[in-house]
Amino acid sequence: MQRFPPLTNLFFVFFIFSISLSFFEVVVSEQGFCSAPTSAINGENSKALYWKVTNPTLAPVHLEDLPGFTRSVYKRDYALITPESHVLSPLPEWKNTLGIHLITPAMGSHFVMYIAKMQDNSRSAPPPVDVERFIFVVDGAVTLTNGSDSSHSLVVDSFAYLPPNFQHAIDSDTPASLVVFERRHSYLGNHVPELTIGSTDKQPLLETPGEIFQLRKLLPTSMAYDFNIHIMDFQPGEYLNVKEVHYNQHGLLLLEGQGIYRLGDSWHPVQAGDAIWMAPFVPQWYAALGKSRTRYLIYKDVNRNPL
Ligand code: UGY
Ligand code: MN
Repeated sequence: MQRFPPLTNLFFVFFIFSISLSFFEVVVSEQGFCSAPTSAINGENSKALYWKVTNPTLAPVHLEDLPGFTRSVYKRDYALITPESHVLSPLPEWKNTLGIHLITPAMGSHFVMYIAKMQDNSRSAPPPVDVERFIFVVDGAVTLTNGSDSSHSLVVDSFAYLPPNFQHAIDSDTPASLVVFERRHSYLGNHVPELTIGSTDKQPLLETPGEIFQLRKLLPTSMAYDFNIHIMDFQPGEYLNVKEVHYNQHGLLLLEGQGIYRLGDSWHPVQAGDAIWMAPFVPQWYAALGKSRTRYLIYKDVNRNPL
């Protein structure tokens, strides 16, 4: 029998080993059971705040090619609208702006929630008479000007509340995305809501007795305001203690993270970019999962007698 010299033998073994290793790599990545490429994970840390809202994962990797697949659902008392269902249409009267209406009274809500995608050289239109407006910047920057000529630059994470019939315009020279809430103001005696401008990071953390999440409110809690916008943060593994059922309505946008939302009798996997409508009394509960913090922004009607 012919014998190889020892060095050639070693080279042969190494050659076979590297071929099998690259074959294994191809099989693993094509089957898709390896986790996301590390470059993608590392890259997430260097991105701008809330970048996932406007650059969402349209579907988990193993489902993205399935025709007709969506996580969106529309029920009598709640809706989950996920980014692969978004349909854009020009916002009436706004200049160079596309809208995605996520919640409207056609669902049973008393408010609208939409994303305004402002393009180069864009401008808002005023809301209807007696309608109040709240805007929150998730991408880019806009300029808010009011009747008295003062102007404010609003960057990502900044917000503004515009009272009913308050003259203003929102302008942008470059692309920017806003989440907008509007509702017909419910007037109460002599209470008058005022222009309110701020940013999430400047809002104080509030007590949440019996709960573990971190809470910030973006509007004053006084009686003049008939709704508030809460920013709620959960670390992975944290969840709502109360399995909530209440008279208030909600409009929610997930700004960061992933988790499971219980809505009515169903549990829905959710992630940044998803929007949820919750009608009064729909059972609701959230648990944060995944590797990073969940942050969501949530509309809640307050300070008015439900009668
Ligand atoms: O204030 C709330 O009702 C809030 N905790 N609800 C929610 O997160 N679904
Ligand atoms: Mn709630």
